[in-house]
Amino acid sequence: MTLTSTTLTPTKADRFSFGLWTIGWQARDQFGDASRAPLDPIEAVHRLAELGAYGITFHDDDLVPFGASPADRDKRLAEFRQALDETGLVVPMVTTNLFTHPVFKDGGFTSNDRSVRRYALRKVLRNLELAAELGAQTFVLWGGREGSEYDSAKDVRAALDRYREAMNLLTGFVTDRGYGIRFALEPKPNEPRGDILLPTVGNALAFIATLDRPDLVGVNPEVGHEQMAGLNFVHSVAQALWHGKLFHIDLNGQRSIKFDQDLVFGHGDLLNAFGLVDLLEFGGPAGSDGVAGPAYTGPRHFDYKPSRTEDYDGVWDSVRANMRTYLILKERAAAFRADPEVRQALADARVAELSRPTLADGEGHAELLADRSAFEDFDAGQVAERGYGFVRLNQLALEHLTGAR
Ligand code: GLT
Ligand code: MN
Ligand code: MN
Repeated sequence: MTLTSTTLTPTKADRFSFGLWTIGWQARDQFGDASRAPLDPIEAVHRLAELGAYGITFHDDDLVPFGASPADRDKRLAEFRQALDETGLVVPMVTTNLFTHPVFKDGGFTSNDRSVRRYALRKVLRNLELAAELGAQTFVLWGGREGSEYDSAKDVRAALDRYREAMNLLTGFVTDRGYGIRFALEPKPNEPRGDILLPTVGNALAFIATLDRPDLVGVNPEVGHEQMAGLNFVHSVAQALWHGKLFHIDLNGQRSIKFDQDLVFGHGDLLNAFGLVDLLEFGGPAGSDGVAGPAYTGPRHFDYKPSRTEDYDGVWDSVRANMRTYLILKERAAAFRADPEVRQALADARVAELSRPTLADGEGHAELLADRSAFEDFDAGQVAERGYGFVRLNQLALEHLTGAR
């Protein structure tokens, strides 16, 4: 397969979506003022549609400023709906802001202050009604302020009780209302809190299993958030898929363990991004026959921040870059899968052999103990001599990725 401008032109079928807070980020940071003027949400809708996205997502407060009057809220929502109608853009996901206003400085669902927790729940219930009205299927919860700086100040077990109480209330609410909405918890290890609760995909999955309606709650992993913790994002996503919990995904780039960079997708660990697209689109190594379908069919959502150095031309360039990089990697992964040398290298590396159960049909510990070839006659020394050829396989991946093959 060759890279052509048609296959690299995003269409609605690619299911690319962007957060309003991403392109609308004015680049105010810890050390400096905004470097860009505010972006009108209506212009955002039109621009994203022109550039080939299919969806836009937002926090309650991105669209309607915190504390806006009911009349102002209605007006802004009506204009937004009209822009959606004009462009055909959809709202696949809505999220909530429980982190900007200082009332949430110790968290929303897990603030030590009970009145803040009750207020946070009411804010989310109101936002869920809006999400349902706009036809969103997923409601993301990023608990950026749910955490602590000091171990003396937060009873983590009580905080997890309150987190669970909140999730049980919310899942009960959407069930009673008959909304077809599922929740996706977004893990992050730290920033803005010193330590955030449910810091990784693994922590979130364990927590979800304790809920009243675990079927309604999954995860929204973000590339950079797992990588900030030094974790392999492909592994985290694969495990989320394995649990049937990949409800949504935040794509971006991160270069190693440091502050949350939110770079364009692929502008961080490119090989890991290649592995990710291969997994999402072709099922990863399991798709070694080249025919396995996508492992994930939901929105390909970009949650990045156009760098502070950019003006609005740079913002729209970065929107294009996210989608184009994804499509390039999709094509490169397809070419990798189709290459006969890769197929041979995959076979030599015994990648597919891992899908074969370790025990034979009906075999238990008695049969395994009776099998002398498994132990008494097993020549560990000889088997240990055999190499797996993983380096050659990975070099083939790199050569496809870089266009050398
Ligand atoms: C915030 C955060 C993101 C989350 C968003 C959803 S908001 O910008 O950095 O990772 O996905 O609340
Ligand atoms: Mn981030
Ligand atoms: Mn995110």
